[in-house]
Parts: sequence; C-alpha cells; structure tokens
Amino acid sequence: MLTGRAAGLGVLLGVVTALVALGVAQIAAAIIASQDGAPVTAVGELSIDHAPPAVKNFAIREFGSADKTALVWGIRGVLIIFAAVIGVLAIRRLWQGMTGLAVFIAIGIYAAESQPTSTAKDAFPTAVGGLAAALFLWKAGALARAGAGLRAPGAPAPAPGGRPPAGAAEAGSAADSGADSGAPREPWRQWQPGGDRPAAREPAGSARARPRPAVDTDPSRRRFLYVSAGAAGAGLVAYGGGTLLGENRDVTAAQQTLRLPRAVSPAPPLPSGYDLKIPGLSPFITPNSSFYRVDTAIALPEVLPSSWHLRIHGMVDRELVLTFDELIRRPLIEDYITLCCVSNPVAGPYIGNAKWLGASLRSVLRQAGIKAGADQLLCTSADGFTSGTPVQTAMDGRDALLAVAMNGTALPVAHGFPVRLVIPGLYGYVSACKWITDIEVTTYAASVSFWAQRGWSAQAPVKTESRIDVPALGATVKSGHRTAIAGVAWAQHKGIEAVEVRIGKGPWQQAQLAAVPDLDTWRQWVYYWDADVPPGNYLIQARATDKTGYTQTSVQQPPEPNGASGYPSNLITVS
Ligand SMILES: Nc1nc2c(c(=O)[nH]1)N[C@H]1C(S)=C(S)[C@@H](COP(=O)(O)O)O[C@H]1N2
Ligand SMILES: [Mo]
Repeated sequence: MLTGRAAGLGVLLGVVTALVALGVAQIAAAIIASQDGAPVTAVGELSIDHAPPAVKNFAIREFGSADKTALVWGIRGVLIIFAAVIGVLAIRRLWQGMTGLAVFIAIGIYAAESQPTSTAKDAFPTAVGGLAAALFLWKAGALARAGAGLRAPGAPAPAPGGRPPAGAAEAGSAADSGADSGAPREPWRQWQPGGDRPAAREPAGSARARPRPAVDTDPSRRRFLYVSAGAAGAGLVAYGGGTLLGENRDVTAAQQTLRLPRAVSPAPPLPSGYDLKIPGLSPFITPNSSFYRVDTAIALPEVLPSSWHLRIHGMVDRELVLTFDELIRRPLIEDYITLCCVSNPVAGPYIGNAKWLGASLRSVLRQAGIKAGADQLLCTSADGFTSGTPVQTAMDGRDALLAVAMNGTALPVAHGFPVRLVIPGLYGYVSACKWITDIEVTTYAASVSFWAQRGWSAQAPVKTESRIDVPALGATVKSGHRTAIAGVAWAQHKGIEAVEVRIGKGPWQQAQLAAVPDLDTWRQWVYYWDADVPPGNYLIQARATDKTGYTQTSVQQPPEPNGASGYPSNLITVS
C-alpha cells in the first residue's frame, strides 16, 4: 500500500494533470473555434442530452438560471475525483495512470463528437489536451515517485505486473531478522509498492533495520511541488482564458446567426413625413451603431441564447422559468420605442429611438400571476445589475417588452443580447435591464435596486423634454437667410402635442411637427426662421408640450435624482 505522503503526491499529480489537460484543451477549442470540442462543455451537453426530463426539471427548479453553472461545477467535481484516482494509480504504476488518462480522453472525445453539430475537428482539443497531460504525467510522475521515495530518478522501472522477484520476501525477512546484515540492499526495495512493508514490520525505533533511501527524496519532492504549482497555474490561466475567448466567439457567432420569428403584432407603419431629413437633425430611427450605451459592465456579459433562462419568482402564484426558445415562441410584438437615460443632461446625447421586437412582459407576468400588494419588479442582469420596474407600468397595457431584436437584428451584445427589457415612459435604469435573467416580483419597501441604492429615485417616469439639434451651439447663421431650427422632443407613452421655439427675447413660436407612428417615440420638429434680425448673438430656446397638456418646465434640475429639466438653449451668432 502507499504511504500517506505518496498518496498525497499522487492526488496532486492527478489533479494537476487534469488542469493541464483542460487548460490546453480549452485554449485549443478557442483557437480552432470548436463549438463542441471543449471537454467540460461537451460532457455537459452530453449529460443534458441524456438526462431524464425529471432530472432536468429538478435542476431548473433547484438552480434556476444557474442550472448550467451547477452542472458544469458538478462535472468539474467528478473530474477532479477521477483525476486524483489517476494520479494515485500513476504514482504506483505509470501504466495504470496512463490507462486511466486514456479512458478520460476517450470520454472527452466521445462527448465532443456526440453533438448534432459536431465535426471531426471537435476531437482535436481533447486530443491535444490529452497528449499534454500524458507528457506531464510521465515527466512529473517520475519526480513525484522519486519525491515519495518510491523510485529514484533513473532507477529501473518495475517489471510489468510489479511483483517483486522471487526471494524478495526472504530478503526482507532476512534484513529484519538481522541474519544477513552485511548483504547490500536490493535496489527494488526502494521503488516496489510494498517497499514500506519491511519498515512497517520492523520494531519501532530500530534504526539499524530502517531501509535507508538510496537518494534524498526531499529535493525531488520540492521540484515536483514547484513543477506542479507552475503547471496548475498555467493550466488554470489557459482554462480561464480559453473559456472567455471561446464564449466571446460563440456569443458573437450566436448574435450574428440568430434567426427570429416575425412579429405577430408588427410595428405600426411609419407615416409619411416621420423623418424631416434635415441635415444635422437626429434621424427618427437611431442606427444600432450610434445608439447610446450606458451600463455598469466592464466586460460585456456573454450570454448564449442556448444557456439563457428567465426566472420569474417572488410574489407570484406560480414560479416560471422560460428558455430562449420558449420566449421567442410567444407571440412577438414590434414597436418603436425611444429609450433615454436619467443621466442625460438637458440637450444631452443619452437618448435614442429604435424598433424593438419582443415578447409581452405583461403576458409573462399574467402567466406567473402577480400577488396583491406587489409593486416592484426587481430585474437582475447576468452581471448582477438590478433595476426596479413598477408593476403598474408593466401591466397597464403599454408595450413593455422582453426584447430580443433592435432595428431588425438580434440585440447587439452591448445592448443586452440575448434579452433585455424595454418599456416606454420610464428612464432606462428602472425599465431597460439588459442581459436580463431574473425578475423577482416584490415591493419597493422590500428591495432596493442598484441605482436606487446610490441615491437615485426608486421610480422615475421620463420628463417631457426637447432638444435643439440645429443650429448647433455656437453656430453662425447668415442674417436674412432662411434657417431651419430643428430638433426632437419626447414624452414617451404620452406623446408630443406641440413644440415652441423662442429666439432671444422674442415670442414663443409654434414649430412644425413630424408625423409619428405612435405615442412611444420622440418626435422631430422644425421651425423655419428667416433670421431677420440684426447681427449679434441670440439664445434659441425650445419647449415641448405633451398630449396630457403639460408643458416642460423651465426650472433647471440636474439629472440626479430623477432626471434633468429646463429648456434647451443654444447660443448662436447671426452675421
Ligand atoms: N444590465 C444592465 N442593464 C442596464 C444598465 C446596466 O448598467 N446594466 N443600465 C441601464 C441604463 S442606466 C440605461 S439608460 C439603459 C441603456 O441602454 P442602452 O445601453 O442599450 O442604451 O440600460 C439600462 N439597463
Ligand atoms: Mo440610464
């Protein structure tokens, strides 16, 4: 049997061998862009395919959207135990460890090739990982054995089968009995697995009979520990790096290839004259590439539709877990909705308008059944960000969407791929959770969302506002020449009724309004001005009135705590 120290070194040898295998395989999978080749993922997919529905349901119920994470950790756990056994085998007999490793590689390759999307190249990551691991097991294994005092480096390998030569037992007994004290020690006593037996049989404290190691085991052991630490570190870095690289590639590929069903309820047709097409004026639809981005993410969350889940729980009659496929099989709604950030200063850039496609949040919540007294939906993103949406705005019939597409393409990763919330009429931090994975139906009294914890209002309806796009601040216009003063105004889900413009100390004048498809978007406006004033500097101001009859306030407020207010004003020069 092995001594405790030898077994310990064996466990370490095995675990580090596994880290080398996984690290090399993961990097290889990322480099050759193998979707199914990373061994842990492959084994995970294989076990999901073969898990009985009851087990799957149990996993989703117990772990919710973390079920995949739980599975992957489970596989890693089993793997570590398996690896420890291989290491202990290898320290006794290298060939036994190698056999264990081969089984382990075979399972990895089988799993990598078992997916419907598998190709031949998916075997490659596990194969090179396995080779690297075999090399490590061989080289570091020799050090480990020497370190355990089982064999000096360079000593002859045991005969296959490992039985000590005939007469070994007699030799041992002879040494113990002291009958043959002058005979040289047999070299195999240093390495054969039963080498500790004589020591165990000798009387305690008998220095004379203790087999003296042929070499000092400590330097070998130390070298083995250093090599193991280095290899473990490199393996972990490679594993982490390869995983990130692979996910990034997978998410980009998934985002670009995702096909989404058509809307059952398409967006209202764009009325003629919805875009005034004035140079410098914001286009009615903001292209995805220039849509503002505001979030707390340092690295963008990489969430694959295949592993995405939305869990709805808390004050509900029945907890729900939706997969991405289940979400997009619901009747999809399409709508133009203008999104804006509470941090947008008056006339600022953090606002954009897009055509969104998504499932109705209201219908999902109805299915879960909201309990009386709940007033907040605490929405959590894959990266832990939370936003607190009022239950009332989600349920009052407006297009509150679990959005999957933006302007006709799957959501860009930066804008929440694969699923985000969009609700017209509320600032983004309480209505537009990106990478959403969890909705807890709760109360404002019971839980406080990310920005609300940092001094911003718990509830934040969008303030009716306007912005002057042209002429830009500091622009010069020619006296007596017709100039377009134009911009956008917004009061989402209320609608813009009128915009007025004032030049210097002149009267408020009605601007012309562009057509809009519905109440949820901003509205372009223009006032044609002949600049029939003497040269000089003029302050141009604008103010919007929404369809409730409310005119935006002239009172200037900073963005914190619930949105900036005041008239936009551009100082221009007439020459
Ligand atoms: N996960 C997550 N979602 C988020 C945020 C965030 O930081 N993390 N920021 C919110 C804020 S403050 C705004 S204004 C909108 C911005 O959405 P956009 O980046 O797509 O324009 O996203 C909201 N959703
Ligand atoms: Mo925001």
